Amino acid sequence: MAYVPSHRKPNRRASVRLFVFKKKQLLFILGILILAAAYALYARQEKIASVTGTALDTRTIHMVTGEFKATLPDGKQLEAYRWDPGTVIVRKGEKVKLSIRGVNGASHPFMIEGLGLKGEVKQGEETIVSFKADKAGIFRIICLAHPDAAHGGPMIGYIVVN
Ligand SMILES: [Cu+2]
Repeated sequence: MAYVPSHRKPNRRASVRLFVFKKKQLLFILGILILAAAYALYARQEKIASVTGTALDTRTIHMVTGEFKATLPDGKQLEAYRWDPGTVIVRKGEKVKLSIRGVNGASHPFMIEGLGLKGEVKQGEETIVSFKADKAGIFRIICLAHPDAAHGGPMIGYIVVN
């Protein structure tokens, strides 16, 4: 048991100092809590911004022109040009940017049904097609040089707008 002589009572100044120190600690803790709360709020807002941001941003889809080739036992060659990927899915209201790189085939003049878009993909070049997916549906991207099996196709892709 500690013995405190009556003539050595804790003096007032010391107890005041102790109080000030505790108050500083309290302020420090409070400051950290405010910073943590501010960060949590900031992080949450950023998350919300990125979620709503996807609808406003442009969706870029990369495609290439590809080719299937086979030789039959009788030596006959089969060939089909394709868009790859053959199906792309976007959300209604999204701004879409198709970036199509010509890999196989010298030239692919194309149209996108229902969107009134036309263009051409040349070998070794990149063609950009931008549009806003205003209406839901399935829109075909058709190569006018290779539209069916009789013409080295079917080089038809599908843009699905949900
Ligand atoms: Cu083609």
